[in-house]
Amino acid sequence: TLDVVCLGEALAVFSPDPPAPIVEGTMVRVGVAGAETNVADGLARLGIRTGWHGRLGADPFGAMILKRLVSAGVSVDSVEIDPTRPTGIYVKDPASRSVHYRRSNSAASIMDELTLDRLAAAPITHISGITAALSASCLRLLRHILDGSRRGVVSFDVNYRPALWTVSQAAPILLELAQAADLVLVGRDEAEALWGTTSADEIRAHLSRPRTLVVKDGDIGATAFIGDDVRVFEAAPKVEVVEPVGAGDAFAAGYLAGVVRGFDPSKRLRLGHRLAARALRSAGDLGVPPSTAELDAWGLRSGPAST
Ligand code: KDG
Repeated sequence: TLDVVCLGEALAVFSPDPPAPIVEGTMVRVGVAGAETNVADGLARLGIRTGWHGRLGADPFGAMILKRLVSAGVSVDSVEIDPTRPTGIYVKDPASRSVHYRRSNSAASIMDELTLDRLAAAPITHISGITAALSASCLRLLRHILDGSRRGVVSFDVNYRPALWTVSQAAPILLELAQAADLVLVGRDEAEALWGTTSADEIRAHLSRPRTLVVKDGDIGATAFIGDDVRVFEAAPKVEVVEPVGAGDAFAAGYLAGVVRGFDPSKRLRLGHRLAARALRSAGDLGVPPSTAELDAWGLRSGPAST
């Protein structure tokens, strides 16, 4: 049995190594990216029983992604391999601000409601707004996951990606999905770009419905609103940032691990910050995995899971 299932598109990422503009014809390193796979990886490394569901191409990129997830301890039993469509890829170019995706018509882009027949049941399903931008059928899938008939908790990271869609396309859809979720994670600046809200409290007022809302405000800190009464802020630790990509996913993994383990809201946020700090200090999406001693110190290794 699983504690959390993450669903979304995994990508192969090509990053110049050492960092140099692609236009120079650089050496590149090939790695694994994808917001929801990052969360799955982070959770599994915290000892949470985690599955990832998605569709991959029958190509070496898909095989690399599966291998990495399996080595992190993520269950991939339900993953579908598409014999005709490729795994999506993403190229990081230190010289350009935009993200270079090659993911249209990828294996993941045709996910739809049928995908749910294969999805293992878990108390928490984690999805993100990236999937909503991939195709009409992917958006339908998210709506289906969020419809009233679900049993467990649905966690939704807003994850607005400007390279995939415009603010005017994304804002109403991401609002609708966030309103339907049980637990929402959103960046303060991301919410401002989408909905014009400027503070955590304004976001809470705007997103009235989710029972739990977590607003991340970069290097300042994060606020969790739970139900009508609980509002908790935890300052972010000071970090020398190497590369910010992946920090939000690491934060989500820490927060969700705290939910699974029954930690109080402050401790959930602190665990989110700890994991995010590790991702910020690393050039890849993921930070250095925590050691057994760290897991013990964070109260994550011993004791049964609770909710
Ligand atoms: O959160 C990090 C992701 O944005 C990155 O891994 C790539 O999934 C990705 C995306 O769609 O941007």
